[in-house]
Order: sequence, then C-alpha cells, then structure tokens
Amino acid sequence: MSLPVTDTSAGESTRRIDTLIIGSGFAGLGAAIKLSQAGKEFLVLERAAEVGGTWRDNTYPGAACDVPSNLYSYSFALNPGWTRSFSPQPEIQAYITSVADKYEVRRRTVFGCDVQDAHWNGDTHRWDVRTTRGDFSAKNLVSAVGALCEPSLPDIAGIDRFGGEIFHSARWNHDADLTGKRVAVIGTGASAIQIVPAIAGTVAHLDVYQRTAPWVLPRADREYTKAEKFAFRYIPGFQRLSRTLQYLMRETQVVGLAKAPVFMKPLELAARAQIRRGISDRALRRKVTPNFGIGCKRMLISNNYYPALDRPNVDLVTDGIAEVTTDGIVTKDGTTREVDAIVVATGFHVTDSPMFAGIFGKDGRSLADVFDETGMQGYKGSTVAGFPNLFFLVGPNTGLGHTSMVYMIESQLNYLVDAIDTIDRHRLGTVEVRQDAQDEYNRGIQDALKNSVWNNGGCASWYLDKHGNNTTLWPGFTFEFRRITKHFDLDAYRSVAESDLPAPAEAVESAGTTTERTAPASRKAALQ
Ligand code: N01
Repeated sequence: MSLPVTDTSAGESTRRIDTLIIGSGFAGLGAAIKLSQAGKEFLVLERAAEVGGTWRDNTYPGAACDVPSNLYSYSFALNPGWTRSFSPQPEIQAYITSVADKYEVRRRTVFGCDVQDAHWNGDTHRWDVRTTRGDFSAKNLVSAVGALCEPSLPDIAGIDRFGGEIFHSARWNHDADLTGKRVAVIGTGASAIQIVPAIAGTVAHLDVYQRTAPWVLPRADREYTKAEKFAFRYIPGFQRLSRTLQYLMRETQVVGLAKAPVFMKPLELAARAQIRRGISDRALRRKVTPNFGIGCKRMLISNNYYPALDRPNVDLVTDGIAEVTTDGIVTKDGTTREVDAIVVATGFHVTDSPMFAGIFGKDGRSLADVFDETGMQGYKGSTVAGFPNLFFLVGPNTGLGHTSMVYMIESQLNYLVDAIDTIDRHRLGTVEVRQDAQDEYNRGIQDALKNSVWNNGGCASWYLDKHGNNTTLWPGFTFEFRRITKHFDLDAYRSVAESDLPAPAEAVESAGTTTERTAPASRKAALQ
C-alpha cells in the first residue's frame, strides 16, 4: 500500500500525528513496517542518525549475537546472506539497515530527534511529546526504546577523576587505540566476555574486574558452508526449517529455566567442563566457578573467554573495587593496579530506565513514579494502567534468556497493530488497560515465576527489581506469549468513543501551526 509521505522536516510548530514511535531498533523498525502495511499514519522519532538501536550502538570489539543467526531476524524478512551461525554485530546492523531500506522506513523517521518528555493531555486526549526537533501531538504513543539503551555506569568512588581513556562498552571509543596499553575491563557480563578475548592479544596487560562469576557455555559458532549458503538462498523453505528447528531446541530450555531447574543440570555440567578445558590454573578455575544456579543470571556463551583469562598478560581481579584514582584502580585489599584505559562493561538501566521519568500519565505521575511504587508492571508487556493510548514494545516481563527477542517483538507487533486497528475501527478516542486486569495478569506472571531458576537460583540479577519481583522476563514458552498477544483484547480496557470525549479546552491545531500552550515547569529533559 502506498501512503502519503509524512512531513519529517524539523520546525518549531506542533506536528499532529496518529501514532508516534520512539526508537528505531528491531522493535521500532518492526512497528513502522507493520503499521505501514496496515495503512496507518505514523512517524518514528530516532535520537541517533541511523536506525539499529542496540545493534547500532554496541560496536565494541568482538560484539556478536548469542542467538543463532537464522533465528535472529524478522520472520517476514529472513536473511539468506548470514555468513556465520552466530552473527557478528556489523552483519546484524547491515541486516537492520537493509530492512529499513527495503520497507522505506527512513522517509517516515525523524533522525537526531531526542524525546525530552511525553505528557498525556487530558484536554486533547492526546500525547504531547517534546523533542529536540520540535513538539508533537500524537493520539497513540509507542515506546520502542528497548531495555538495553541506557548504559548503566557503576557508582565507584573516584571514577570521574580517572585521567586515562574511559568509556562504556555500549559507547566504545574507536579513536582510543588500546594496542600495547594497560587496560581494565569492569564487569564480566555478556558484553565483557566478548570484549576480553577480542582485546587480550593486543593490549600489553588486561585486568578483568569480576564481581560475580558468570556461567559460560560453549558457543557453536562457525562459518556457514557454501552449500548451506546456497540452500538458504535458493532452496525454498530450507532456511525457515533451520530457523524452526533452532526455535524448538531453544524452547526446551524453558522447562529447566522456568519450571523445573533440575533440568538445568546437563547445562551446568557442560559449563563446568568448559572451565576445565579453558583454564589450566586451579586457583583461576575456582575464581571463575559461579556460586549460583545456572540460568539464574543470563547464561553466556563463548569458546575463547576462559582461554583469554588464562593468558599470562591477563589477570582476573575478584577483590572488589574500592576506588578509581587518576591513573588506576584500587581494590578493597588495598592493591593499586595502574592502567591507561578503563572499559566499563557494567550493563544497562533495565528496570530503572531514565526514560520512565519522562513519560507522564493521566494523573500527572511519571512512569518512574508509578514503577517505583509498584515495580515495572504492565499488561501483556504492552500497556500500563493510567497511561492511555501508550503502547510498549519490549515492555515489562517480555525479556528472555534463552531465545530471540525478535520473536517476542513480533508477538507484540501483532498486539500493537490490532490495538490501533481496533481504535480506528471502533472510532475510539482512548483505551486504557483496567487496573484489575493488569493486577490479575501480574499475579499470574509472578505465580508462574515462583519456581523459576531466576527467582530461586541464588543470584542477584537485574531481572529482579527492588521489590524482589521479576519484572523483566517472560515466565514461559514464547509461543504462549505469541498466543496471548495475537489479538488486542478490548475487554481488558476502559475505552471511550471519540464522539463521547469532552471537547478539548484548548485545541492543538493541525500540522504547521503553533500551539500557545507552554510546557509545565515539571517537565524535565529526562529522556536524554
Ligand atoms: O551487562 P550485564 P552486559 N562493579 O548487566 C558487573 C545483552 N547482550 O552489557 O554480575 C563491578 O549483563 C556485573 O556484575 P554482577 C544481554 O541481554 C546481548 O554484559 O552484577 N562490576 C556484570 O558482570 C545481556 O544480558 C548480547 O555482580 C559491576 C556486568 O558488570 C545484556 O545485553 C551481547 C558493577 C554487567 O553485566 C547486558 O549485558 C552482549 C560494579 N559497580 C549483551 N556494576 C547478545 O549476544 C555492574 N557490574 C545478544
């Protein structure tokens, strides 16, 4: 279907649009494609200059996916061009940009557009969205910012005064040449275990600061053969069959992760064997052996992490960081290790995203205020009571530890498109999930999680919020989520027909005109 191209020129006026999508990673891009195919009017706001989200931002050495390539794409845009069974970051980013080109998403995207805040306007029954490229008024707002977009910096004394190179793994400084330098990596999560082997051979010395040892499984990564590449491209159904088999194999992990952790034992044995294979030194083996149930934190995959730690120029430091000085790191035992550069691989704000502080619902409270009180609760990962016509992609309890997030995103896209279609078909002005429906849904989620390894595995992880609830992960098989998000369930919502909405006290005029309304003092540039 061909739609009029939306005016994406920047300006001072308030632009009126049916649906605004914030972010253009896998989620935002997918929303743009699906809404376009459904004939809906929308605009994507992207703070960077390119699409891609997490995969655009994480360019650190060794960055690669830990989900098999054939599973890590949209179902409607398989990529026969993958070169390896686990794709490196540049290939994934190239895939994402090629999809954006194919579906002409860029012409409906405002780049360099940083959303400052979004307020539900009770007069106009629309979202007032302030950005660095002007104001917008949207009937529907879609948050597609993802969970891994805001780097989390460790609260370590003195870290601001370090005089050498220091940067977060998701903001890698490619101008900083680490060759022959003394380098520290803080953290041993999914990012760090890819960075460490990638730089260990070129730096003079590497200190890896581990707070908690992760479980690391073998990585079945290899280049695809010519025959496989041929088959993916030319044999109908071959790549989809490979994808389906990978999907089913990964789903079997849910039994151990979410229902009966005893079934995780074979994976633990495989991870212990990895330690013995990769590390010769007994003391180092002990240091890297986790003290919690496998799967409690995200399971990592690597074949070269342990051998990298075993190198003579690499030290695993487990004493805990006391402070950072101008030229080094001091551990709690009083030892100072001088370094030229520090790589901060300490993850992201997941349950406490700064974005939450900038979205204000119908009672004027921000999502951050609401989540602070209740935890990050929503309905089907997509909506939150008190925030009408706001839809999340990668929202509460949609995360996964075992398979492709793109599958979850596509499930949410079904729900989103059907929701907006329902709004249009029934000429609804507002839809807001009922508090009782949301509460009941969350009781079910927490109940389903109660036997999971994430809740009982004896680890502290960002899967759990400060209330001790797991508000990040989906507790079951992903096909169950696909089923419950197949259709928008209007019954769970309080809806008001357009014709029944009270007339706006002040009208926001259509595109090209300026509103008189001034931003409330409470508005903060919280989304930056
Ligand atoms: O971050 P993390 P990440 N002092 O939060 C440590 C995805 N991902 O960037 O375990 C010292 O996992 C922290 O220690 P602890 C994937 O979803 C995917 O590595 O909290 N250390 C931990 O070791 C992943 O889950 C791919 O005790 C501190 C590390 O920093 C998510 O991104 C690839 C500290 C943070 O680990 C995030 O991964 C890469 C402190 N003050 C990433 N604070 C794929 O392949 C934190 N740490 C798809």
